Amino acid sequence: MFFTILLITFNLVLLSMNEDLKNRFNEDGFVVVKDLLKPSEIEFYREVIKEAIKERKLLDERKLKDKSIYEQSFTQCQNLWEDYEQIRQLTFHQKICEIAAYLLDENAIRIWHDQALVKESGGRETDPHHDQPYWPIKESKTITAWIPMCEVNENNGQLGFYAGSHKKDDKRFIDIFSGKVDEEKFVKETNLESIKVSYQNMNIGDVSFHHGLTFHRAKPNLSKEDRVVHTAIYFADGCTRGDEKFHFSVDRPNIKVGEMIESDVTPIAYPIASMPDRPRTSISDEFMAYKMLGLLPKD
Ligand SMILES: O=C(O)CCC(=O)C(=O)O
Repeated sequence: MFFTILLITFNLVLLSMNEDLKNRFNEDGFVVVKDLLKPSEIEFYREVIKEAIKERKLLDERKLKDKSIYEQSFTQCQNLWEDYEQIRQLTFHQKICEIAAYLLDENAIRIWHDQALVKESGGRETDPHHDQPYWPIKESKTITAWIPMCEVNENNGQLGFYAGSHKKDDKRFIDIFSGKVDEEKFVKETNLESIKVSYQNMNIGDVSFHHGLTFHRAKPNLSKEDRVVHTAIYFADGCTRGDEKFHFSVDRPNIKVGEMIESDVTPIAYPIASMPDRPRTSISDEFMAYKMLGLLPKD
C-alpha cells in the first residue's frame, strides 16, 4: 500500500514537472532539461564522438582561419548514427526521444538527422537563424535536442534563444552559409528587436530542446578547449516533403514533394523497442562532395 501511494505520488510529480516543461516549451520555443543524462554517459559519448569526428575529418587538414566563415562557427558531421553504433545509442536514447515527442505533442517521431557540432577553440559565433526553413519538411513539427559533451557557459559557445520567436511562424530563409549575417538587417526583418537573447548555462547531463522555428544563435568559443556538442533533429511521424529544396534526408531515399517522409534514412526514433538498423538505401555520387568533407557517411 505504502509503495503504491509512493509510486502514484512520484508519477504525479513527474507528470506535473513534464506539464511545466511542455508549457515552457510552447511559450518560449525551447527548454533546457537539467540532469537528463548521467555524467558517466556523457563522458563515454564524448570520447566516442571525438573519435568519430577525427575519422570523418581525416582528409580535412585546414586550420580554423582557412575555413569558410560558416565553418569557423563549427565543424559539422552528420548522420553519425549510421556509422557508429555507440552514437546511435545516443541519437535514439529513449529518454531524449520521449521528451522530444512529448514536447511536440506527438505519439511517434522520426530522426531527421543527427550531427556533431564542434565549435573549435577560437571558433566564431554561430549567426542567428532558425532551422526549419533549411529543411524541406512541410509541417512545422520539428525539434532539436542539443546535447553538450562539456559544461557550456558564456565563454565557450553558449547557445541562446529568442524566446517565443517560434510563434511568429516566420519561415524566411536566413543565409548563414555564405558569410556573416548582417545583425541590423536580421533584427529589423525578423522584428526581433524587443527580444533579449536568452543564453543558457548548461552542465554536463543537461539537454536543451528547441523548436524548428525558434530563432537562436551561439557565442564564440573564447576558451582553450573545443566545445563538442551532439545534436539530434526529430520530426513528427507523418510529416511530408514540402518543397524541392535539396536535402540528404529526403533526396537520398528519393522522396518526392507531397510524399510522406518515411524511409530507413529517417527511421522511427520514438517509441522503439530496439535500435534501428543502419540504412540500406545507398548514397549516390551526387553527395560525393559532402562525403569527402566528412559531413556525411562514406557509403
Ligand atoms: O551549436 C551551435 O553553435 C549552433 C547550434 C544550432 O544552430 C542548432 O543546433 O540548431
